[in-house]
Amino acid sequence: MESTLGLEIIEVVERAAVASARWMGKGDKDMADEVAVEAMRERMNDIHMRGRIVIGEGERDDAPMLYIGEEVGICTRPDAKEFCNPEELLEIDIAVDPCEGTNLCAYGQPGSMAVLAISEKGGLFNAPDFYMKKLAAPSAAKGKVDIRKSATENLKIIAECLDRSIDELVVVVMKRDRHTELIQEIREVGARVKLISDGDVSAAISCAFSGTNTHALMGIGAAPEGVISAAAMRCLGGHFQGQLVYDPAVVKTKEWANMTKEGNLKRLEEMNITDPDKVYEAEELASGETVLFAACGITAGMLMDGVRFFHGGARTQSLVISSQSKTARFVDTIHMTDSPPKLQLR
Ligand code: VTB
Repeated sequence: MESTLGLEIIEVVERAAVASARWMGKGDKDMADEVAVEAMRERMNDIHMRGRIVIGEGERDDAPMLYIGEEVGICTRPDAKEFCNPEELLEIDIAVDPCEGTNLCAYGQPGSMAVLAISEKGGLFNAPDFYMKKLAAPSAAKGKVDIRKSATENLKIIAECLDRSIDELVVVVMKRDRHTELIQEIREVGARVKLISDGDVSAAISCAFSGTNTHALMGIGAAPEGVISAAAMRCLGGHFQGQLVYDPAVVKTKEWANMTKEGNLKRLEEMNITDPDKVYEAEELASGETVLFAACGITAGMLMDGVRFFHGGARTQSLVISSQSKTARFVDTIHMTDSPPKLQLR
Protein backbone atom coordinates (compact mmCIF):
# COMPACT_ATOMS: atom_id res chain seq x y z
CA MET A 1 0.00 0.00 0.00
CA GLU A 2 2.72 2.36 1.00
CA SER A 3 5.11 2.85 -1.89
CA THR A 4 3.23 5.07 -4.33
CA LEU A 5 0.45 6.08 -1.99
CA GLY A 6 2.97 7.50 0.47
CA LEU A 7 4.21 9.92 -2.16
CA GLU A 8 0.78 10.83 -3.40
CA ILE A 9 -0.66 11.63 0.00
CA ILE A 10 2.16 14.10 0.57
CA GLU A 11 0.77 16.02 -2.38
CA VAL A 12 -2.75 15.74 -1.00
CA VAL A 13 -1.84 17.48 2.24
CA GLU A 14 0.52 19.90 0.50
CA ARG A 15 -2.17 21.09 -1.89
CA ALA A 16 -4.63 21.58 0.96
CA ALA A 17 -2.07 23.48 3.03
CA VAL A 18 -1.07 25.80 0.18
CA ALA A 19 -4.72 26.57 -0.62
CA SER A 20 -5.54 27.26 3.01
CA ALA A 21 -2.40 29.34 3.59
CA ARG A 22 -3.63 31.86 1.01
CA TRP A 23 -6.36 32.61 3.55
CA MET A 24 -3.99 32.80 6.47
CA GLY A 25 -4.53 35.88 8.59
CA LYS A 26 -7.65 36.96 6.74
CA GLY A 27 -9.98 36.29 9.63
CA ASP A 28 -12.20 33.96 7.61
CA LYS A 29 -11.97 30.45 9.04
CA ASP A 30 -14.69 29.03 6.82
CA MET A 31 -12.84 30.01 3.65
CA ALA A 32 -9.56 28.69 5.05
CA ASP A 33 -11.32 25.37 5.52
CA GLU A 34 -13.35 25.34 2.31
CA VAL A 35 -10.39 25.83 -0.02
CA ALA A 36 -8.40 23.17 1.83
CA VAL A 37 -11.28 20.71 1.48
CA GLU A 38 -11.58 21.38 -2.23
CA ALA A 39 -7.86 21.07 -2.88
CA MET A 40 -7.57 17.89 -0.84
CA ARG A 41 -10.51 16.26 -2.56
CA GLU A 42 -9.33 17.18 -6.05
CA ARG A 43 -5.87 15.69 -5.55
CA MET A 44 -7.27 12.63 -3.80
CA ASN A 45 -9.50 11.91 -6.76
CA ASP A 46 -6.39 11.52 -8.92
CA ILE A 47 -5.02 8.66 -6.86
CA HIS A 48 -5.30 5.12 -8.16
CA MET A 49 -7.43 3.75 -5.32
CA ARG A 50 -10.93 3.16 -4.08
CA GLY A 51 -11.05 5.29 -0.95
CA ARG A 52 -13.84 5.95 1.51
CA ILE A 53 -13.95 8.91 3.86
CA VAL A 54 -14.59 7.60 7.37
CA ILE A 55 -13.74 10.81 9.17
CA GLY A 56 -14.37 13.98 7.25
CA GLU A 57 -16.20 17.24 7.14
CA GLY A 58 -19.40 15.82 8.62
CA GLU A 59 -22.53 13.96 7.61
CA ARG A 60 -23.48 14.01 3.95
CA ASP A 61 -26.35 16.49 4.43
CA ASP A 62 -24.15 19.09 6.13
CA ALA A 63 -20.97 18.72 4.10
CA PRO A 64 -20.93 18.91 0.31
CA MET A 65 -17.39 17.56 0.09
CA LEU A 66 -15.35 14.97 1.93
CA TYR A 67 -18.44 13.95 3.86
CA ILE A 68 -18.45 10.70 5.80
CA GLY A 69 -19.04 7.86 3.36
CA GLU A 70 -17.89 9.78 0.26
CA GLU A 71 -15.87 7.66 -2.11
CA VAL A 72 -12.71 9.14 -3.55
CA GLY A 73 -10.02 8.04 -5.98
CA ILE A 74 -9.78 7.07 -9.63
CA CYS A 75 -11.25 3.61 -9.01
CA THR A 76 -14.55 5.10 -7.83
CA ARG A 77 -15.26 6.70 -11.23
CA PRO A 78 -18.14 5.19 -13.23
CA ASP A 79 -15.71 4.05 -15.95
CA ALA A 80 -13.24 2.64 -13.41
CA LYS A 81 -13.29 -0.86 -14.94
CA GLU A 82 -11.20 0.41 -17.84
CA PHE A 83 -8.23 1.32 -15.70
CA CYS A 84 -8.69 -0.37 -12.31
CA ASN A 85 -8.18 -4.09 -12.04
CA PRO A 86 -10.62 -5.34 -9.38
CA GLU A 87 -8.07 -7.97 -8.34
CA GLU A 88 -5.53 -5.34 -7.46
CA LEU A 89 -7.97 -2.80 -6.19
CA LEU A 90 -6.63 -0.75 -3.32
CA GLU A 91 -9.58 -0.36 -0.95
CA ILE A 92 -8.82 2.05 1.83
CA ASP A 93 -10.41 4.10 4.59
CA ILE A 94 -9.41 7.72 4.99
CA ALA A 95 -9.69 10.15 7.88
CA VAL A 96 -9.17 13.78 6.93
CA ASP A 97 -8.93 17.17 8.52
CA PRO A 98 -8.03 19.49 5.62
CA CYS A 99 -7.49 22.47 7.92
CA GLU A 100 -6.92 21.37 11.50
CA GLY A 101 -7.05 24.57 13.54
CA THR A 102 -9.11 26.79 11.22
CA ASN A 103 -8.99 29.63 13.75
CA LEU A 104 -5.22 29.36 13.96
CA CYS A 105 -5.00 29.76 10.19
CA ALA A 106 -7.58 32.54 10.02
CA TYR A 107 -5.76 34.56 12.69
CA GLY A 108 -2.21 33.76 11.63
CA GLN A 109 -1.45 31.76 14.76
CA PRO A 110 1.00 28.84 14.94
CA GLY A 111 0.02 25.18 14.63
CA SER A 112 -2.56 24.79 11.84
CA MET A 113 -2.04 21.96 9.38
CA ALA A 114 -3.65 19.86 6.68
CA VAL A 115 -3.75 16.29 7.90
CA LEU A 116 -5.00 12.82 7.04
CA ALA A 117 -4.66 9.19 8.04
CA ILE A 118 -5.15 6.14 5.85
CA SER A 119 -5.58 2.46 6.53
CA GLU A 120 -7.02 -0.56 4.81
CA LYS A 121 -10.82 -0.92 4.95
CA GLY A 122 -12.02 -1.06 8.55
CA GLY A 123 -8.63 0.00 9.93
CA LEU A 124 -9.73 3.31 11.48
CA PHE A 125 -12.31 3.82 14.24
CA ASN A 126 -15.35 5.61 12.82
CA ALA A 127 -15.47 8.13 15.62
CA PRO A 128 -18.73 9.94 16.18
CA ASP A 129 -18.71 13.72 16.12
CA PHE A 130 -18.31 13.84 19.89
CA TYR A 131 -15.72 15.12 22.28
CA MET A 132 -12.86 12.98 23.51
CA LYS A 133 -10.71 13.09 26.59
CA LYS A 134 -7.15 12.53 25.41
CA LEU A 135 -3.81 11.61 26.86
CA ALA A 136 -0.68 11.68 24.75
CA ALA A 137 2.81 11.08 26.08
CA PRO A 138 6.29 10.08 24.83
CA SER A 139 6.96 6.45 23.93
CA ALA A 140 9.06 5.99 27.08
CA ALA A 141 5.84 6.34 29.08
CA LYS A 142 3.67 4.25 26.78
CA GLY A 143 1.45 1.85 28.72
CA LYS A 144 2.70 3.25 32.01
CA VAL A 145 0.61 6.39 32.05
CA ASP A 146 -3.14 5.86 31.90
CA ILE A 147 -6.02 8.21 31.16
CA ARG A 148 -7.86 6.70 34.16
CA LYS A 149 -5.15 7.97 36.49
CA SER A 150 -5.00 11.54 37.72
CA ALA A 151 -2.88 14.14 35.97
CA THR A 152 -0.68 14.21 39.06
CA GLU A 153 0.01 10.48 38.90
CA ASN A 154 0.63 10.55 35.18
CA LEU A 155 3.07 13.43 35.45
CA LYS A 156 5.03 11.59 38.12
CA ILE A 157 5.25 8.59 35.80
CA ILE A 158 6.32 10.67 32.80
CA ALA A 159 8.98 12.42 34.87
CA GLU A 160 10.35 9.07 35.98
CA CYS A 161 10.27 7.60 32.46
CA LEU A 162 12.06 10.61 31.03
CA ASP A 163 14.50 10.73 33.93
CA ARG A 164 13.76 14.34 34.81
CA SER A 165 11.95 16.29 37.46
CA ILE A 166 8.28 17.22 37.13
CA ASP A 167 9.08 20.91 36.81
CA GLU A 168 11.03 20.09 33.68
CA LEU A 169 7.87 18.83 31.97
CA VAL A 170 5.64 20.82 29.61
CA VAL A 171 2.01 19.78 29.24
CA VAL A 172 -0.09 21.10 26.38
CA VAL A 173 -3.69 21.87 27.25
CA MET A 174 -6.34 23.64 25.18
CA LYS A 175 -7.50 26.89 26.75
CA ARG A 176 -11.09 26.05 27.59
CA ASP A 177 -13.29 26.55 30.65
CA ARG A 178 -13.58 22.78 31.00
CA HIS A 179 -9.85 22.59 31.70
CA THR A 180 -9.65 25.05 34.59
CA GLU A 181 -9.21 22.37 37.26
CA LEU A 182 -6.89 20.27 35.12
CA ILE A 183 -4.60 23.25 34.54
CA GLN A 184 -4.58 24.01 38.25
CA GLU A 185 -3.70 20.41 39.10
CA ILE A 186 -0.84 20.31 36.58
CA ARG A 187 0.59 23.54 37.95
CA GLU A 188 0.22 22.39 41.54
CA VAL A 189 2.22 19.22 40.96
CA GLY A 190 4.95 21.43 39.49
CA ALA A 191 4.76 20.92 35.72
CA ARG A 192 4.46 23.81 33.28
CA VAL A 193 1.41 24.27 31.09
CA LYS A 194 1.50 25.38 27.49
CA LEU A 195 -1.95 26.71 26.69
CA ILE A 196 -3.07 26.53 23.10
CA SER A 197 -6.23 28.01 21.64
CA ASP A 198 -6.77 25.19 19.12
CA GLY A 199 -4.99 22.37 17.33
CA ASP A 200 -4.50 19.42 19.63
CA VAL A 201 -3.48 16.99 16.84
CA SER A 202 -0.14 18.66 16.40
CA ALA A 203 0.28 18.82 20.18
CA ALA A 204 -0.44 15.10 20.59
CA ILE A 205 2.03 14.04 17.93
CA SER A 206 4.70 16.40 19.25
CA CYS A 207 4.86 14.25 22.40
CA ALA A 208 6.42 11.46 20.36
CA PHE A 209 9.27 13.67 19.11
CA SER A 210 12.03 14.72 21.45
CA GLY A 211 13.14 18.29 20.92
CA THR A 212 9.61 19.65 20.74
CA ASN A 213 9.59 20.39 24.49
CA THR A 214 6.16 18.75 24.70
CA HIS A 215 5.86 15.93 27.19
CA ALA A 216 2.11 15.39 27.38
CA LEU A 217 -1.20 16.45 25.93
CA MET A 218 -4.08 16.40 28.36
CA GLY A 219 -7.70 17.45 28.16
CA ILE A 220 -10.78 17.25 25.99
CA GLY A 221 -10.83 17.92 22.23
CA ALA A 222 -12.77 16.56 19.29
CA ALA A 223 -13.12 12.77 18.88
CA PRO A 224 -12.54 12.51 15.10
CA GLU A 225 -9.20 14.28 15.42
CA GLY A 226 -8.39 11.87 18.22
CA VAL A 227 -8.38 9.05 15.67
CA ILE A 228 -6.01 10.97 13.41
CA SER A 229 -3.66 11.64 16.34
CA ALA A 230 -3.88 7.98 17.32
CA ALA A 231 -2.91 6.88 13.81
CA ALA A 232 0.32 8.86 13.99
CA MET A 233 1.06 7.84 17.57
CA ARG A 234 0.49 4.19 16.80
CA CYS A 235 3.08 4.33 14.03
CA LEU A 236 5.52 6.25 16.21
CA GLY A 237 5.08 4.07 19.31
CA GLY A 238 3.96 7.06 21.36
CA HIS A 239 1.29 6.84 24.03
CA PHE A 240 -2.24 7.84 23.06
CA GLN A 241 -5.54 7.03 24.70
CA GLY A 242 -8.98 8.49 24.13
CA GLN A 243 -12.29 8.28 25.94
CA LEU A 244 -15.51 9.68 24.49
CA VAL A 245 -17.13 12.50 26.45
CA TYR A 246 -20.89 12.76 26.23
CA ASP A 247 -21.84 14.99 29.15
CA PRO A 248 -22.40 18.63 28.06
CA ALA A 249 -21.75 19.74 31.63
CA VAL A 250 -18.19 18.41 31.30
CA VAL A 251 -17.59 19.73 27.78
CA LYS A 252 -18.81 23.25 28.61
CA THR A 253 -19.09 24.48 25.06
CA LYS A 254 -21.80 26.56 23.41
CA GLU A 255 -22.06 24.03 20.55
CA TRP A 256 -23.38 21.53 23.06
CA ALA A 257 -25.57 23.99 24.99
CA ASN A 258 -28.78 22.35 23.80
CA MET A 259 -27.63 18.75 24.23
CA THR A 260 -28.34 16.50 27.18
CA LYS A 261 -26.27 13.69 28.61
CA GLU A 262 -29.17 11.26 28.11
CA GLY A 263 -29.68 12.35 24.50
CA ASN A 264 -25.97 11.93 23.76
CA LEU A 265 -25.90 8.48 25.34
CA LYS A 266 -28.81 7.56 23.08
CA ARG A 267 -26.91 8.85 20.04
CA LEU A 268 -23.95 6.67 20.98
CA GLU A 269 -26.17 3.65 21.40
CA GLU A 270 -27.63 4.24 17.94
CA MET A 271 -24.09 4.25 16.62
CA ASN A 272 -23.56 0.83 18.17
CA ILE A 273 -21.17 2.13 20.77
CA THR A 274 -22.20 -0.16 23.59
CA ASP A 275 -19.71 0.99 26.21
CA PRO A 276 -19.70 4.81 26.15
CA ASP A 277 -16.98 4.97 28.83
CA LYS A 278 -14.55 2.69 27.05
CA VAL A 279 -10.94 3.81 27.00
CA TYR A 280 -9.57 3.42 23.50
CA GLU A 281 -5.90 2.70 22.97
CA ALA A 282 -4.11 4.09 19.90
CA GLU A 283 -4.02 0.55 18.51
CA GLU A 284 -7.81 0.35 18.70
CA LEU A 285 -8.46 3.76 17.18
CA ALA A 286 -6.09 2.93 14.33
CA SER A 287 -6.22 -0.86 14.25
CA GLY A 288 -5.38 -1.50 10.60
CA GLU A 289 -2.41 -3.62 9.65
CA THR A 290 -1.04 -0.72 7.64
CA VAL A 291 -1.45 2.85 8.75
CA LEU A 292 -0.20 5.92 6.95
CA PHE A 293 -0.30 9.46 8.28
CA ALA A 294 0.48 12.71 6.50
CA ALA A 295 0.41 16.32 7.58
CA CYS A 296 1.57 19.58 6.04
CA GLY A 297 2.02 22.77 8.04
CA ILE A 298 -0.23 25.68 7.10
CA THR A 299 1.15 28.00 9.75
CA ALA A 300 4.45 27.13 11.45
CA GLY A 301 4.06 24.77 14.38
CA MET A 302 5.97 22.57 16.80
CA LEU A 303 6.74 19.96 14.13
CA MET A 304 6.59 21.66 10.76
CA ASP A 305 7.17 24.99 9.17
CA GLY A 306 4.19 26.73 7.59
CA VAL A 307 3.63 27.53 3.92
CA ARG A 308 5.92 30.26 2.61
CA PHE A 309 4.96 31.99 -0.64
CA PHE A 310 7.39 33.75 -2.96
CA HIS A 311 7.37 34.95 -6.53
CA GLY A 312 6.65 31.91 -8.70
CA GLY A 313 5.94 29.39 -6.00
CA ALA A 314 5.63 28.24 -2.44
CA ARG A 315 7.57 26.08 -0.04
CA THR A 316 6.00 23.58 2.32
CA GLN A 317 7.06 21.18 5.00
CA SER A 318 5.25 17.91 5.59
CA LEU A 319 5.49 14.87 7.80
CA VAL A 320 4.67 11.41 6.51
CA ILE A 321 4.60 8.50 8.91
CA SER A 322 4.26 4.87 7.86
CA SER A 323 3.67 1.80 9.97
CA GLN A 324 4.83 -0.38 7.12
CA SER A 325 8.24 1.10 6.46
CA LYS A 326 8.54 2.31 10.08
CA THR A 327 9.55 5.76 8.94
CA ALA A 328 8.70 9.32 9.83
CA ARG A 329 9.78 11.53 6.95
CA PHE A 330 9.97 15.29 7.00
CA VAL A 331 9.51 16.44 3.44
CA ASP A 332 10.52 19.89 2.30
CA THR A 333 8.91 20.78 -1.03
CA ILE A 334 9.17 23.67 -3.44
CA HIS A 335 6.05 24.13 -5.53
CA MET A 336 6.70 25.91 -8.80
CA THR A 337 3.68 27.75 -10.10
CA ASP A 338 5.29 29.64 -13.03
CA SER A 339 5.52 27.81 -16.32
CA PRO A 340 8.18 27.46 -17.38
CA PRO A 341 9.51 27.61 -13.85
CA LYS A 342 12.05 30.33 -13.31
CA LEU A 343 13.10 29.65 -9.80
CA GLN A 344 16.47 29.90 -8.26
CA LEU A 345 16.52 26.80 -6.15
CA ARG A 346 18.58 27.03 -3.04
C1 VTB B 1 -11.13 22.47 18.47
C2 VTB B 1 -9.81 22.34 17.71
C3 VTB B 1 -9.03 21.13 18.11
O1 VTB B 1 -10.93 20.10 18.92
O2 VTB B 1 -10.94 23.15 19.62
C4 VTB B 1 -11.85 21.15 18.75
O3 VTB B 1 -9.04 23.43 17.77
C5 VTB B 1 -12.97 21.06 19.74
O4 VTB B 1 -13.00 21.87 20.85
O5 VTB B 1 -7.82 21.03 17.42
P1 VTB B 1 -14.02 23.10 21.04
O6 VTB B 1 -15.37 22.72 20.48
O7 VTB B 1 -14.09 23.35 22.50
O8 VTB B 1 -13.44 24.26 20.28
C6 VTB B 1 -9.94 19.99 17.91
O9 VTB B 1 -10.50 20.08 16.66
C7 VTB B 1 -9.30 18.64 17.77
O10 VTB B 1 -9.43 17.80 18.75
